[in-house]
Amino acid sequence: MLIRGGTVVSATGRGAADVLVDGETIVAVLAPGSTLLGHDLSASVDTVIDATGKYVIPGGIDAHTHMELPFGGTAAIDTFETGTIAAAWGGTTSIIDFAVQTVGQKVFDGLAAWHEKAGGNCAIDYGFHQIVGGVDDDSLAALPKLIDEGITSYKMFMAYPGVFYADDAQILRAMQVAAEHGLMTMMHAENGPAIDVLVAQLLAKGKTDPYYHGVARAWQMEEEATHRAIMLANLTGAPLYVVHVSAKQAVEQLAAARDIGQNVFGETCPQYLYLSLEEQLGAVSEQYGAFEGAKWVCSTPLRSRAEGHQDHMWQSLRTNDIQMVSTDHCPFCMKDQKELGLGDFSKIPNGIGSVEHRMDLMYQGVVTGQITLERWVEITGTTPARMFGLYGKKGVIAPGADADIVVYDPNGHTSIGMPVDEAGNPTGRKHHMNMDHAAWEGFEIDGKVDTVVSRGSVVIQNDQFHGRAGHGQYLRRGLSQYLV
Ligand code: DUC
Ligand code: ZN
Ligand code: ZN
Repeated sequence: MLIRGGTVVSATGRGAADVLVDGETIVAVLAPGSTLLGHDLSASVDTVIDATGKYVIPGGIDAHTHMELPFGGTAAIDTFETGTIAAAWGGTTSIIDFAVQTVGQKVFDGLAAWHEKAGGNCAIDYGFHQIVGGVDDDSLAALPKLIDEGITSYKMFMAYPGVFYADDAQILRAMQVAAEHGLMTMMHAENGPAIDVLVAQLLAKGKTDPYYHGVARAWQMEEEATHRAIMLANLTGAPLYVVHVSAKQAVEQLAAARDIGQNVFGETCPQYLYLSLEEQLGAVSEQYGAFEGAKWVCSTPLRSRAEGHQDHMWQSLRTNDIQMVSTDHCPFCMKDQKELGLGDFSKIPNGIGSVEHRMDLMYQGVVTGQITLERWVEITGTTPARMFGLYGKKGVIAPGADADIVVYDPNGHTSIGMPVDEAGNPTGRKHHMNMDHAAWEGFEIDGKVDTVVSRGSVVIQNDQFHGRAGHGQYLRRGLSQYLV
């Protein structure tokens, strides 16, 4: 395959180049119009992709997804098949999902269950982090063995008491093990026990709308937990990656730790850059009234725009106080799923579906001048690859790398959403995620995913999906390349 005429963009620069692919692998990045000993290269390849006027970038890596996650009495509605097809449509060619171990369960049984769900069903490559929902002697002993399985990062929750929650003693013990073996500790940093008190108090006062989800999960709860996680990591020497950072005060904690040289990293998500407590969690519609906001109930929650969190989050992407953007894709339908929380916001399953839109939404940040083209590539592909031990194979357009390539058209346009008629049926355009609504309805992007190549196979072209479930392979990851 020859992808010619485009501008190849990396995390460090851009330039006109042709990309030559042999089978599943990039074999050369060539000066435009290069010949093979005088012969036109295009004559000796099977496929020529014309990228004239377009950007050629490494396929996106979404390092935080939850396909089929059981949560809040239901389960995330995208399967590994639907979720990875949607990801491909949006220019993401790898995901790292979370295998789950629950209290009392063996870590390797939890992992096996996730291999069962994903194996043979993914349209793009996939890896796993391991959620440790029950930290005990048994799960701690399993942690180092995960490395042999290609899992070099695990996640704990300072939130969700009674579900995934780990207390400080458990976190300390896990971090001691992680520090010894070079595992990355991923942390959901919110003070769960304190939040549960606030939730009960709000509900007792009759404040049951989705808006109060954001009130209960106040930024102080995120800042405090982030600080505590950083201190425990400092004490133990464990590298720390804080997921879905939404509060500017949490960013300040991360920045302070990084400034003294601690191996601390932070991820944010498109929803914390664009959406807000006031506009989304507080939304009222004809169809749902104040329950409309349920579409955007996720944790950490959307933050107040008046408090300036969104602007600060864009800034932190520029200054590298936040290193990358994932989605925390965890989609639920309104019908039968989000509706579980009618009359009680705490029963709304937490999550937003964005896996299809991350590359576009972040590209719009280039258009509006929030980030550069190179930074777009860095935060959506190159850094995720480095952070989670995939770099070289993924996250870069260079000889030897997997041919995961997106041709992106800056002159194209993407209208996000799925407008519906009076009966609730999509009127035409529809996203490819399984949700019955669009959390990004009405977002307009001044760019478009043109062609997507996954390990040398064209999976998206001419607004058609050409891939197949089962094409995606399991990614055995190495240790974080920021640490070795
Ligand atoms: N946050 C979410 O919004 N959904 C799933 C889990 C989480 O931590
Ligand atoms: Zn989380
Ligand atoms: Zn998550």
